[in-house]
Amino acid sequence: MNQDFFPDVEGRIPFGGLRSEDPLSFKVYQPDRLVLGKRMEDHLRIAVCYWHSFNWPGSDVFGSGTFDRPWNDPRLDPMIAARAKLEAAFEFFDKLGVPFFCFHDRDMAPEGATFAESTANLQAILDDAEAHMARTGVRLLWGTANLFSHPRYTAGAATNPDPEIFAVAAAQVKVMLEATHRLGGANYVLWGGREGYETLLNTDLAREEQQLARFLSLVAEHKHRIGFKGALLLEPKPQEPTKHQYDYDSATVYGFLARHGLEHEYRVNLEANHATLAGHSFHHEVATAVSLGIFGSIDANRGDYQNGWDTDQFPNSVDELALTLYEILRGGGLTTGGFNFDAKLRRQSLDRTDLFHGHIGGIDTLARSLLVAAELIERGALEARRAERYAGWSGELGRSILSGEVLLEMLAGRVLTGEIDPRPVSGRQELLENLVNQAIWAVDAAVDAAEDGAAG
Ligand code: XLS
Ligand code: CA
Ligand code: CA
Repeated sequence: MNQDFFPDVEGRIPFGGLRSEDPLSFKVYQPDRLVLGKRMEDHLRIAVCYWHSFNWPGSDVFGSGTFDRPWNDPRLDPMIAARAKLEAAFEFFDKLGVPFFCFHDRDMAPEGATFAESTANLQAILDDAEAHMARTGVRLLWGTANLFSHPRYTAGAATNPDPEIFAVAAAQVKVMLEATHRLGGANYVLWGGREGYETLLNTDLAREEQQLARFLSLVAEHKHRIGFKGALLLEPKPQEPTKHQYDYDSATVYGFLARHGLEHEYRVNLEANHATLAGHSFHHEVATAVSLGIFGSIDANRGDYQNGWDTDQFPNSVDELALTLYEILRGGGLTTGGFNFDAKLRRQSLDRTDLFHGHIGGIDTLARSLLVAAELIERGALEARRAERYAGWSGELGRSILSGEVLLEMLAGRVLTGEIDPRPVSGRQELLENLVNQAIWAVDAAVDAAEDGAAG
C-alpha cells in the first residue's frame, strides 16, 4: 500500500487559530508555543492509541463494523493486513503532528496458531514499526500486552485460577516489555483487563491478590534485568469487563502496591472515563495519585454522564480538563507520561477524516485547558488561599501535634482551660469557583486580543 490512506489531508495539520474556518486545522494547539516557559508539545506529550483508531471496526453489541478499515478484511493475509494498518497509522500520526503513539502487542501484529508464531509475527512487524518511527520521528509513549481478548483470559490473566494461564500471560508480558524497550518506549502499561471477578461464589479474593502481586513483582524484576528505564504503570478501572475489577481507582491501587512493597516500582496511568465509572471526578483521581506519589500518565477521553459504561469519547470540556491540568502542573507536570487519546469515534462517524476531527478537537481542548491551568498557576490566588487555610499547622500548636510532642491529655487540658477555643472559618468554595471561571474568561479574552492583533 503506497497510496495515502488519508488523501483528504495533504500534509501536516496546520495551526489556523480561533477564527479559522478550516476544520482540519488546530484552533489552539501550537507545539512550539511557550507556556510557563515550556513548549506546549512538551507539556502535553500527546499520543494516539492504535486500538480504537486502527483496530476497532466500529462494531457494537448490536451490529457489525461500520468503518472503512480495509486491513480488517478477513480474506487478507494477516501479515499483509498488519503492514497496511501500520502504514495508515503512521501516516495519521505524522499528518496529525503528534509526538507519540501507544499500542498493544495484538493491535500491531496478529495472534498466530501458537505462542511462538504470535511472537514471531510481532518481531517481524516491529522491524517495520522501527522504520516508520525513524522516518517520521514519532515515538512510543507506552506499550502494553493484550491480556483480555483471547478466550484463555476469560477468568483473568495473573488472577486466573489456572497457573498455566498465569504462565502464558507472563510470557506475553515478557515479550511485550522487551518490545517496548526495543522501541525506546517511555513507559510500559498494565491494565488489569479481566483481573477481577464476576461472582464471589467461585472466587478466592485473598489468593487472587497474592497472584497479582507475584505477577507484578516478576514484571518489575524483569524490567530491571533488561535495563528498561521507562516507568511501569498500572491503569485503574472499577468495572468492565468484569463486574468488579481489582485495580478500582488510584487509592485502591496504591493500597495494593503498598501492601506488597511495590509502591516504588509502579505508578498509575489514569483514564478520565475510568474515573467517571468509579464515581470520581477526573481531577480527584489525578490529585490522589499526585499526593500518593504514583502519578504517571493520562488516557484522555470522556464518558457520558447519562450512562454507566466506558464510552471513550473524545474530550471536549475545557471546564473539566482545566482542573485536571491544574492538578498535574501543581504536581510538577508530566515526566515519562503523556496524554494518550484512548478515545474512539462514534459508530456513525464513517469518514476517514472523522479520525482527524476527533483528535483535533481533543488536542485543542487539552491545549486550551493547559492555558487555563497555567493562568491559575500564574495568578496564584488558589494556591495562596489554600496555604492560608492550613496556616495554623505551621504555628506552634500545629507543629507540636504533627511532631508527636503532645498527647491527647495535653491537648484536652488546653481545650479545657479555654486556651484553645477555635471558630469555624469559611471554606469559600463559591469564591474559589469564581476564580477558576475568571481564569477561563481571562484566557478567552487574551486569545481574542491576540487574534485581533494578528488580524491587524
Ligand atoms: C480499557 C483500557 C485499555 C488500556 C490498555 O478500558 O482503557 O484500553 O488503556 O490496555
Ligand atoms: Ca485506557
Ligand atoms: Ca476505556
